[in-house]
Amino acid sequence: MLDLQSRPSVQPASAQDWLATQEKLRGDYSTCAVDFTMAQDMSAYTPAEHELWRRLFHRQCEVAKRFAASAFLSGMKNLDMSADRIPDFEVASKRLRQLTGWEIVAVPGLIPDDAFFRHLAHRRFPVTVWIREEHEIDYLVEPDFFHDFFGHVPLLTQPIFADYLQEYGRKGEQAMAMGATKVLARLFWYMVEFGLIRENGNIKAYGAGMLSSATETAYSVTSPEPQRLRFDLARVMSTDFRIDAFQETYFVLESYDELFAAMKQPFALLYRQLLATPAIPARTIRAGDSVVTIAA
Ligand code: HBI
Ligand code: FE
Repeated sequence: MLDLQSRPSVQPASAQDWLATQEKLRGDYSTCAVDFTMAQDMSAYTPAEHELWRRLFHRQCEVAKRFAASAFLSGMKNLDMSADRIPDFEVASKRLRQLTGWEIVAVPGLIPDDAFFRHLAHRRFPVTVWIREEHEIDYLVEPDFFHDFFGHVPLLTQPIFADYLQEYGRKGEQAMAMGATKVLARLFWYMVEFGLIRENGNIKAYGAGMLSSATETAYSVTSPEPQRLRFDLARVMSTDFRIDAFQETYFVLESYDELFAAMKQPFALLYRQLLATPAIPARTIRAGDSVVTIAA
């Protein structure tokens, strides 16, 4: 449990409550601001952590070259992400502001939904300051620096996706007011963490969850195992997911425009409908689903 006494008493009760309910947060939340942001202390990273970044970076670049969406690859190039040392958020934010008006804010790890939504609504992407340990190189449950920065930041350079993510944040307020956060979170999970897109007839990965994973990218693009369905907003927001195994269902975009366009509809009606119907388990085909096949 966190030692709440040591925290500055600036946090509103809601944030204190949230922290008290979080069992295994790894980050140090004792010095972060009310909005959960903090400074990234570049001097605090050890040579071993820079080396771990370097190994993860080169490994995932090999994966990305084969399976990543073009927006991810061009984002990597535009950001000129450092390969051999842990990147400095200020350097990346300067570049991001020029490209799509986004910036990175350093956070101690997972933050409450309302703070997360608010940052996205203001084009601020929260990136965890700590990086995983050697024995977690292939997998860890909580998002670390590598997942957040390598996985998420390149797509923030794609203008339409950047607009979509801000809209996603804006929808958060209403979702919380209607008790529909779980429904909205599915949209983040399937279309930000595990999204696929068809490019020149080929399925490519753009989701941060797969592109920061050693093995799930290839699996999501080439394996006959999982289901792949054409993107449909209500279907995505109805579909349950698991956080501790490869996805059993992926959703495929034809373009980022269709994802952004989907945000224009009134979500209140959608929340009410989806809250009233049982979730669809992953790996289920329903009437009306459009199944996407991959070239054998
Ligand atoms: N906090 N730092 C951080 N990063 C996330 O991706 C994140 C979060 N809090 C909540 C959250 N994601 C999801 O529940 C969103 O769908 C709200
Ligand atoms: Fe993520």
